[in-house]
Amino acid sequence: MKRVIGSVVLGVVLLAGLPLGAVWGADLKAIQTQKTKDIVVTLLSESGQWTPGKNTFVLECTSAATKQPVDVGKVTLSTSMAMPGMAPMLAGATLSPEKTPGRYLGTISFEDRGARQVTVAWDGPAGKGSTQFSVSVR
Ligand SMILES: [Cu+2]
Repeated sequence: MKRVIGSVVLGVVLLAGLPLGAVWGADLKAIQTQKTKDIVVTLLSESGQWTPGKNTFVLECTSAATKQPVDVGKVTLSTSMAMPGMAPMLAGATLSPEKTPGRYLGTISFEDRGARQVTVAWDGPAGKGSTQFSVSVR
């Protein structure tokens, strides 16, 4: 009986500990893939796009050469939207590392639709780098 309770408890702990990205599994669609010299940055989500309001997504860094996950260390993602006649609208993502190296669970909120200039920067075992690309909030 102790054993059964033990496995039930273990099962619950494992389930609760599963990162959202793992729960999503293969159902994620790419929002954007950006290739740099060494690293490929991919943004993924259930819908494959960002929308106004709060968005949950996965950021993945893989090696451009081997396609394998790369530990890129500390990663930031910031966005900027050019607004005619006013200051650009800025939004940054909150990123937390998942168990897979180079994979992060992110949240970001947008006030409106429109094209964002996205900057992803990393600093860690794979070196220091950054890349910029455009993503439309639809
Ligand atoms: Cu705007």
